[in-house]
Amino acid sequence: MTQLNQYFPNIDKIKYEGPDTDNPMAFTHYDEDRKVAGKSMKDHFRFAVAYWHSFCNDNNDPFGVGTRIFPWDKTSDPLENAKFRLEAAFEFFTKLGVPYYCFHDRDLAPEGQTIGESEKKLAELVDLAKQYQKETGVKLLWGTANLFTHPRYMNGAATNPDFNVVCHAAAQVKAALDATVELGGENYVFWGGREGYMHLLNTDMKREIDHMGAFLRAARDYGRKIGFEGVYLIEPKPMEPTKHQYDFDAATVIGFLREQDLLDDFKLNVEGNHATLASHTFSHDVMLAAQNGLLGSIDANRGDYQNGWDTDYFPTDLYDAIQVMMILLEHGGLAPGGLNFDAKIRRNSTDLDDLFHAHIGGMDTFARALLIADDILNTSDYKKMRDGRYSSFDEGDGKAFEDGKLSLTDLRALAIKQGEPEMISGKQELFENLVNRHIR
Ligand code: XUL
Ligand code: CO
Repeated sequence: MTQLNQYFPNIDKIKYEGPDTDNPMAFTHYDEDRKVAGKSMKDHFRFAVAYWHSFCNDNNDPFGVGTRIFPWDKTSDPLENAKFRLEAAFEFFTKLGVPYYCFHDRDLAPEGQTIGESEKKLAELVDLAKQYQKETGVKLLWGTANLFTHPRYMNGAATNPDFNVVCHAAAQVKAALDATVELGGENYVFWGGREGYMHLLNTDMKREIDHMGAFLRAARDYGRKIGFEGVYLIEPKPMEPTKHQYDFDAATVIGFLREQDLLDDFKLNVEGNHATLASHTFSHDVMLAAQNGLLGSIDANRGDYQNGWDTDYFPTDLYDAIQVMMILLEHGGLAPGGLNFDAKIRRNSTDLDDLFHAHIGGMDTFARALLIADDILNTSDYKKMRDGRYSSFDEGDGKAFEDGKLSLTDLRALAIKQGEPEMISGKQELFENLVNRHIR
């Protein structure tokens, strides 16, 4: 095996040193073997690095060219550079100590002139990735296809009004599924990159959404045929790049899966910044998926309160993370999903070690949040307080209502009998204080 020490030579394996350490290249809270609520931290999170943000995105923006200089771009041949990039990525994964990574087909290998050529390039990189996975033990959390960068997808992929484009998208998904299965990927993601519309006037929305359903059923069937036993995931997002995306939020996607008969094979990949773009909180969409038994995986990142786009900041908001971890602890966790850092370092974070600082921060935030969430659930009255608000449904007429045994006239009669309800406080400030008191 090549010595994985070329691209970040001054950085050793990141270790856990505890909350009092002054070493920024150490974990303060993420101690992978530490058991919390009966499971190691490693198994709670199943952390993954997003290949695209960390190794492909040079941080260009609409106003300027990229600012990151990649030492793995050693030649003028994109395919050769893709191999160096893979080596750099596995050096990073192992030094950081994450068990998983995630990719789009085009992150791994460049597109060719024809479908056959693209498939060949991808297969070459998949062979190499398989070797690195075997040597390092790092695994693939999920694979996906990039159906949004190439100009042919400007009007959508599966929902494109031109059938020929739908066929090209299918060819790409087929190859991405082949790659995911070959690499033992535990999930496969569909993020509807340009599946939506820019204007309703030129759009047959019903037809496009039905095409998306048909496309996903075909992809599901192909994956199962080649032996994919993992979970298919849809990643909701309300807008960007299209004005309106069909996979708007968790609630919309759940309705779509039910309507399109996809509930047996699909779950959700909930992303923090996508939930906030839909005017929800991160925890709202995580909860909605979890309480429907459809929480598959998480793309952990965050937005910015001062603007309304997908900033993909690394998740360093402890309050957000605590609420997400409370939900995961109460709903049985993520596996076979995981927590993928779909986040990018800022345009002016130009040192190679910034990638380490960003991931260390995200991992420590969630590890700390797990400890606090576990403490809240085990040592406080939180659950009693929350459940107590609903105690009038635990027995008697309230229970009969929950069981569907009371008619509207029965309820009217009960209202008259019981008289005007007392004021019962929702105690919001007390709940908020409770969380703060456990941050210690
Ligand atoms: C885009 C986004 C994607 C998906 C994978 O907003 O989140 O990176 O996670 O296609
Ligand atoms: Co994402």
